[in-house]
Amino acid sequence: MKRFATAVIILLIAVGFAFAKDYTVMKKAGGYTVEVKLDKNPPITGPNKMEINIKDDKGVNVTDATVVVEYMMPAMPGMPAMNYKAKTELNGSRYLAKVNFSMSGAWAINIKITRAGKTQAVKLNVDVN
Ligand SMILES: [Cu+2]
Repeated sequence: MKRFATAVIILLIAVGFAFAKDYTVMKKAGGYTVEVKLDKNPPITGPNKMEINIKDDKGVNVTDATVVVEYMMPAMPGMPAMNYKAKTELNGSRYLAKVNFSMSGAWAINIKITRAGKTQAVKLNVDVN
C-alpha cells in the first residue's frame, strides 16, 4: 500500500510538470494585440519554441504579416553584445519561430510585425535559465 501511494505521488508530480504553464505574454502594438508564448517556462539556454498570435483591432487573426524576432543580450564583462534574428513561419493563426539563447541571463526580445509597409514592434524581456 505504501508503495502504491508513492507511485501515485510520483505520477501526480509528473502530471504537474507536463501541464506546467507556458511562458505567455500579451502586448499591444499599434492596433494589434500580440500574444507571445515560449514552450519553456522559464526559457532555457539553447533552443526554445516561440509562438506569436496577432489580432487586429477587431479581434481578427492577422495572417498576412512578415514577422521577425530579434533577440539580444547587451555587452557584459568578457562578452560583447549579442544580436540574433529568427524568421517566423505561419502555421494556422500562429507565427512560429525557434529562438536559441546562447547563454543564461536577461535577454531583450523585439518582435517586428510588418504589414502593408508599416512596422510595429513588440518588446519584451525574458530571464533565461
Ligand atoms: Cu551575456
